[in-house]
Amino acid sequence: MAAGTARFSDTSISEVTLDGGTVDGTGSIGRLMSLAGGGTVAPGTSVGRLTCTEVAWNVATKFVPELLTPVTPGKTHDQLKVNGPVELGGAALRVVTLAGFTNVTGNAYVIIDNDGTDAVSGTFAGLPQGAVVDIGTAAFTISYAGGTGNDVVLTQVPPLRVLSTTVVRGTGSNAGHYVIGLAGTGIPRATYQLETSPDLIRWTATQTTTASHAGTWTFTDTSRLLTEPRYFLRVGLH
Ligand SMILES: [Ca+2]
Repeated sequence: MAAGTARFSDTSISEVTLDGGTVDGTGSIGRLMSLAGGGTVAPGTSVGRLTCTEVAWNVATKFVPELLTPVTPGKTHDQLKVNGPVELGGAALRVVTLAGFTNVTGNAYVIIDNDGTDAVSGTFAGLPQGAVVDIGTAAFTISYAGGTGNDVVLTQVPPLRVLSTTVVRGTGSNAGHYVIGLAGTGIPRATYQLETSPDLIRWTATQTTTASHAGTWTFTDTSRLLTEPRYFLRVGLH
């Protein structure tokens, strides 16, 4: 299929070849493979479970799992069930949290239920084993060896939050500068990075810190001159 949406419900098709279109629905299909044009795989009509016998994707393919709480595969979150090999091929993962999603650290979403014991081949783009998927409203770590040992699982971790900022005029060695304090929470023991910018375009990484076991972190920035009219800071995973 080169364009449009193919929706599968209670149908059995031997193979779906993606070349620019979208596959969704809750049915059962055969091999789900991508050509150069790729395409989008979005189980359910909104939330649901799509079943296939093989996944063979590439970098032009997008997988779009929608998530809600509580965690019930195929009912409150999308799942692709694969009764055969899974080759992700560097496909893009685009996680969507639906209205009503709540942040519960430790909640685990089996987004690809891989049958048997054969390992998943490849990864999603930019997401090696254990990487953090941060979508702003929520953060997850990804495992390709989760669930029964060979499933693709997103486990919720605390999202990054800036809880307080303070700005005072420096004294002593900081005279002529502002002393800016930032404090917040995130993933326990994760390394966070502070970046500063005069214009929201050029960003400079200035320091890193490791969050505590409780996930708290702080930064103190003394770079801003009292004469600088504008100054921006941002914090992200290192
Ligand atoms: Ca869906």
